[in-house]
Amino acid sequence: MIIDKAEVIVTSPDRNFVTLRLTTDDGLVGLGDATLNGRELAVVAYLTEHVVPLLIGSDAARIEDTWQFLYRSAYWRRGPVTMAASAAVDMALWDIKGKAAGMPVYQLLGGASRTGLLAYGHASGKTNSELFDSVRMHLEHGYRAMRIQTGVPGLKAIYGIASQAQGMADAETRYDHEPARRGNKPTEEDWDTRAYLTHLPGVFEAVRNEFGPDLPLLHDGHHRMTPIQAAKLGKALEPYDLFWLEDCTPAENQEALRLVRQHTTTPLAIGEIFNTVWDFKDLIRDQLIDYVRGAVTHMGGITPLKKTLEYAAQYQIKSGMHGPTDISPVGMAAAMHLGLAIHNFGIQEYMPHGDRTNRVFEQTFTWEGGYLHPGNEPGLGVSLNVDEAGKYPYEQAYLPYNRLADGTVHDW
Ligand code: GCO
Ligand code: MG
Repeated sequence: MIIDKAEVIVTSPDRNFVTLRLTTDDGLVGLGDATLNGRELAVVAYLTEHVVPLLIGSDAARIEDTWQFLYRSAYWRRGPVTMAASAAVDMALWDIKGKAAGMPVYQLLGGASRTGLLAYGHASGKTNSELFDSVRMHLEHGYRAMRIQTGVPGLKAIYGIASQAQGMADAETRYDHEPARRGNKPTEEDWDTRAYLTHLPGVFEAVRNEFGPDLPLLHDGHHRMTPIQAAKLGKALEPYDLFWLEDCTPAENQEALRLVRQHTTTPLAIGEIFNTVWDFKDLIRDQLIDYVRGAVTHMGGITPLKKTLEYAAQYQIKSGMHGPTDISPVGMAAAMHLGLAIHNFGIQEYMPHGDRTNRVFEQTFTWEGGYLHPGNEPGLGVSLNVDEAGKYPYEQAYLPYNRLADGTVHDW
């Protein structure tokens, strides 16, 4: 099992995806996701220039050793570009090991701890009635848990709201499914925390009145509040019994969560932009969060995320792995195998990819009764259709950013 070939494939079916494809001398193929939304080509260069040459001729069976080698030998550690590149290698090696063993990756990770993965979808609407329609649509699609994002009166466009109201009715490019817009500059959006904090609790009250107390509801603050604002929101949302409040403050300031925690029993989730266990260490040890939001793709792969989640398990903290559409089907498959195997699985974010993406990445996962399962094919269960991938060359795209009414740049 010597790595013979390492190709970095960029394709843009519904959005840009970066995929590493490793081939061994005995003909096994492994796939890894290296997609970093809005900065894709930086990871392509890191892989092509600095990782691929190191992989050729090395032993594909040595997953842990390869991870440690890439992490330590670079000297310059961590960061989203480096860790997305390492993640792709790690996923591809697990894929290969599964194929060599004739087993799905979750079997190699210890076997299934459950029959399926409870997943949440993204319900959103500019108004309550649009939001209710979206919740109903998700219920019809089988979702048993839902993230609730709403428009705020006075703000034109904000993170997480479906595009219909913004004149982008094409289902394949809905804003809630893909916020990164194609073009050579990020779009500017507006933000007003006070208006948001005033509006949001009433929306949750309306959703509870309409859909009852049982549906698990989540909300993403997307790093936009100060600690005291987040504390106030967590407290205000307590009557609506959230499954979690996500990314309530900028993720770099871990102490912020301590302040939030002192004021509210609303469960907290964070970590989609984190890259290593070090970003989570204090939050886990001091029990300042309830869910680890790391993505396999951005945390350096299955190998290090499994360790992080096992550490979290000692503190009764569960997984809530990141799963928006900028995680490719390969990254999603990796999350599903890991989620099926660990003991402390919490919930999996799941936004279906568009038809074009599903033609490029052929997949074996199932979605039934609100639960995901990665399937039982050897490896990760995803194969890349190279002809389809070749139809969609890279297109520059950026995530939007926010400005306040006075022009100040704000967290998006
Ligand atoms: C989520 C995330 C995403 C991010 C996206 C940025 O909770 O799913 O916040 O929607 O905005 O991954 O690329
Ligand atoms: Mg989020």
